[in-house]
Amino acid sequence: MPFPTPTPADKFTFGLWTVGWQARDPFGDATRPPLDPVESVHRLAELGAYGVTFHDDDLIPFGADADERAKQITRFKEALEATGMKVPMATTNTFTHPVFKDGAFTSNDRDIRRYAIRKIMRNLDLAAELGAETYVFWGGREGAEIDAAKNVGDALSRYKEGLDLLCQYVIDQGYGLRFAIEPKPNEPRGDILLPTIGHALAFINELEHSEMVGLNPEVGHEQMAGLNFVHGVAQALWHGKLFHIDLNGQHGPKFDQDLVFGHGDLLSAFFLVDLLESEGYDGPRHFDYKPMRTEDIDGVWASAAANMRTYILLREKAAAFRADPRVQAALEASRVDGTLVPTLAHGETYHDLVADVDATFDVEAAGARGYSYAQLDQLAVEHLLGTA
Ligand SMILES: [Mn+2]
Repeated sequence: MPFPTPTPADKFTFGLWTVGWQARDPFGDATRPPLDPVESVHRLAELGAYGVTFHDDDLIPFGADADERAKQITRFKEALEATGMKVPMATTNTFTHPVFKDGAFTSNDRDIRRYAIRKIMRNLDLAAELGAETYVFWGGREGAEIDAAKNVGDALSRYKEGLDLLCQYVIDQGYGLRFAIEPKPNEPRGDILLPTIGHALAFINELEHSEMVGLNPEVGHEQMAGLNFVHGVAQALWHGKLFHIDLNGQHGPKFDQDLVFGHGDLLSAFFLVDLLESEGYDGPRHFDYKPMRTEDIDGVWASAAANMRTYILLREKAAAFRADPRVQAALEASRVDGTLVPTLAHGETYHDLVADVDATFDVEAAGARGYSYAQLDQLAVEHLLGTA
């Protein structure tokens, strides 16, 4: 197989905070020096990325004065101009500063909630100016460690109030931005509100402008909750709510590993790429990973390239899997297309269904039918191993 080379047409994007992570963790200091966002833009462009994404504080240090802010924005814009890199998504840091230790939208303190919304509005202006289409909300501090600490219903009302207000702001300003909520079950809070794709989908239905709010699901976050990420993304697509996606790797329910895409549950990554490509998802393939703490700066760029290479290889493997006549035969043997057919025929009602006497249906024979799923999965494994 030829070495896959990413191009901007692949729409691979990276958060500035990914390659820029200095690898501080709860037990240890940084293992890498700070990385200038301008350098990240240039290096990622050289590697074939389409764009970068950022939290306000990734670009403009928290508390910077107006001159410093203007200077950093100008330098960033020059780097984008020089490389042709896009900014399809932006987001707000409402989790690092101590003021957000009890949350932003849902802090028990009203003055903090008001401050958080002002911080978000300021970065919405910058996101729109830079041409972003999606604005992500990861509420990492919206949660609690103890159940007495938070009235969850009231907190959800404040969450809704904040998002409704910001939707109205975006509409009034004429920004073409859509919002994407990023669920996560825990970390840094003991329990985070909107912990899974399903919780977030239900919450979105309660919003004033639910049509402009969707999801930014992350591989590792759903897997931390023990859930099937491919199923979660498929349901988000079914609801028309997959506005953005965070790709990375995770080894099951433990702390958030943010490994390179595919460096966790590889078979799940394979079926995720198969799903995104076959459903025609046309948004950015956004990598929200962290170069491991053990990597030096060369390892940072090698891991960035690895994300894109893995995606392209999985895309090729998925196409080959779908084109393989043995796979097509196995899908037929498993009757996978069976769910395409409505359970009632056109014009039928439940009366017809009831009239469908058991004499025409052999329950024992139907119960004895096999579905041949094992051979179907083995074909996927063999395609991945390169032996198919
Ligand atoms: Mn993560």
